[in-house]
Amino acid sequence: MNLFVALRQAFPADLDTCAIEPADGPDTRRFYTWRDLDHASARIANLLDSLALPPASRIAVQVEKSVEALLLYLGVLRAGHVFLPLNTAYQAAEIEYFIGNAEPAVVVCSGRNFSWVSRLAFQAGTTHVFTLNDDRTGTLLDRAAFHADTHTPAEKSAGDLAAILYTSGTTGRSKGAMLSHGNLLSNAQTLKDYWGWQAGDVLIHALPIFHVHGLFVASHGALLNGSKMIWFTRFDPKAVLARLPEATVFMGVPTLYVRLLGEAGLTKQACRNMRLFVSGSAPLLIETFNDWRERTGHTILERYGMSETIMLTSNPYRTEDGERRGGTVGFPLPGVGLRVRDEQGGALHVGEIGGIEVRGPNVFSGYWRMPEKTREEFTADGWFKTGDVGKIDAGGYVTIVGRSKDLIISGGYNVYPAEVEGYLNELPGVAESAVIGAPHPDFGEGVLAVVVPRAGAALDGARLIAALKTKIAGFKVPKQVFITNELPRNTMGKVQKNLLREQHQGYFSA
Ligand code: MCA
Ligand code: AMP
Repeated sequence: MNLFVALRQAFPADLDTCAIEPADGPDTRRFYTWRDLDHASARIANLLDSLALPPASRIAVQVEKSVEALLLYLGVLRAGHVFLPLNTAYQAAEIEYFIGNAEPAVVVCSGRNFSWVSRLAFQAGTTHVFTLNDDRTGTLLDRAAFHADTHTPAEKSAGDLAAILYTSGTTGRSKGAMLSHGNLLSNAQTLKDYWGWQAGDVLIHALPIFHVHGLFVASHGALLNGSKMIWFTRFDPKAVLARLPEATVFMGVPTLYVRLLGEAGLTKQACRNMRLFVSGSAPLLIETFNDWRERTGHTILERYGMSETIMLTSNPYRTEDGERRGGTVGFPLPGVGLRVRDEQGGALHVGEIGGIEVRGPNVFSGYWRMPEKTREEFTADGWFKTGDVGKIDAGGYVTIVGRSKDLIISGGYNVYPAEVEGYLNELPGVAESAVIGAPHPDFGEGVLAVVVPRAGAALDGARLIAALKTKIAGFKVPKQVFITNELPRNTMGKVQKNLLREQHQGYFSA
C-alpha cells in the first residue's frame, strides 16, 4: 500500500480540526487543518504528475523546516515518487555529490540557494528546480496553486521505494539507504502500538525533518494517530517549555533533553499533561535520564534506530512489559530480529559483547546504486550489520556499548571522521590529520582534529576551521584543531586514535 494512503486513512473524521499548529516562524496565527494537509499535498502531487516524470523519480529537497516542507514530502509519496531529504547545513560540495549520485528529476531548494543549487542540478541532468521558502513563498507553491486539490494516490506495493536517506560511510562517501513504503509503514504501525498512541495525543515536533527521527518517527507517529502537532521550525527550550502543558508526547535527541534541563521552568507542573518523552539518535547519559526523572517525574523512554532500519529497539511503554531502564535501549521491537555476533560471525552468550545484527520488515533493501556495499553490510543469512557494538542481558534488554564504525554523533548528527579528514588533508599546508570525538556537555560528543603540517608550513587552527566551514556542514567542522608534529601510530602504521581520544577527552569539560 502507498504509505500516503495509510496516513490519509488515519486522518480524523472531522477534517476541519487542527492538524498542525506552527509555534514559531513567520506566521503563528495560522494553523493547518487535516483538510489543508489533504488539499495541499494533492496540489503538489498533481504538479509532480503534470511534469510527466519517469515513475519513482527522485525528488531531492534541501529546504528550511516548514509545514509546507512536510506537505511536499506527503505530495511526493502521494505521486509515487521517491523523497530525498537533505540537511540544510550541507554545503555545495556535499550537495553536488548527492545530486550527482541520486540523479534526481526534481530538486527543491530555498530561494536564497537557487543560483548555486540549480547550477549543480542542471549540470547533473535534473530537469526541474523549484524553490520553497519557510514563509510559504517560492515557485513550488506558486506552481502547485494552479493544480486541483484532489488527487488519486499512485498505487504502490510494500517493496516500492518511498525515500532515500543518505548516511555517511566509513570511507567518507555517503550511501543512500533505500527505504520502501513497507519499511516505513510497518515501522510506524509498530511504534503506534508499542508507544500506546491514543486519542487526544498532541506531539511537540521540534526536530529537523530531513532525518529519520523528525521525518519518520515523529511525523508518522502523529499522522498515523490523527494527532495534532505543535510545530517548531527550530528547537528553543524556553519556547518548547511554554507549550509543554498543551502536549502529551515529545521526541528529542539527548541534546534537547540536556538543554531543557538547563531551564528553571522544567518542572513537574510544566509536564503535568505529558504522557511520553522519547529519546534517541545518540546515547542518553544516565545522569540525564536520572535528572529528568527527578525534575519532571517522567521516565524518558530511550529507543535505538538507524537510517537503514528506522526503529529497531525500544524501552517498554507499558509497565506490564517491564521498566524503562536507563543506559539501555530496551527490547527489539515486535517483528524485529536482533542478535549479537563475534567478529567471525559466531553466536555469543547472554551478556557478551559483539556486533549488533538485525532483520525485519523495517530493514532497508540496500544502498542506492552500491550493490557491493550492500552485500558487504549484510550477512550470508540476510542480517544487516549495524556497525554498533552491544550486548543483550538475561532479561532481553539491549545495551549499546560502542561502535565498530569510526563515527562521532554530535547533537544527534553523524560525523564520519574519514570524510572530515579528507577535506582537512586537501587544505594547503596540511600533511595529514586525525579527527576524533570527545565528550561534550551539550552535544554528547564534540568534534576535534589533530593536524600535522607539511614540512615548512605554518598552520593556524582557526584558519583551518574557517576554511572547512566553507566546504562542509557546520556540525562536522572540528570545534578545535590541534597542530602537532606527528600522529601516534602502532607498529602497523595505523593512527592510534584511542591515544588521541585519551589525550583530549577532557577538552570540552575543562
Ligand atoms: C549545530 N551546530 C552543531 C550542531 N548543531 N555543532 C555540533 N553538533 C551539532 N549537532 C553548530 C552549527 O554548525 C553552528 O556553528 C552553531 O552550532 C549554531 O547552529 P544552530 O543551527 O543555531 O544550532 P542549534 O539550533 O543550537 O542546533 C543544535 C540542535 C541541532 C538543536 C541540537 O543540532 C539538532 O536539531 N539536532 C538534532 C539532529 C537530529 O534530528 N538527528 C536525528 C538523526 P557555528 O556557530 O560555528 O557556525 S536520525 C538518527 O540519528 C537515527 C536514525 C535515530 O535513531 O533517530
Ligand atoms: P544514522 O546514521 O543517523 O541513522 O545514525 C544511526 C546511529 O545512531 C546508530 O547506528 C547508532 O550508532 C546511533 N544511535 C541511534 N539511537 C541510539 C541510541 N539510543 N543510543 C546509542 N546510539 C544510538
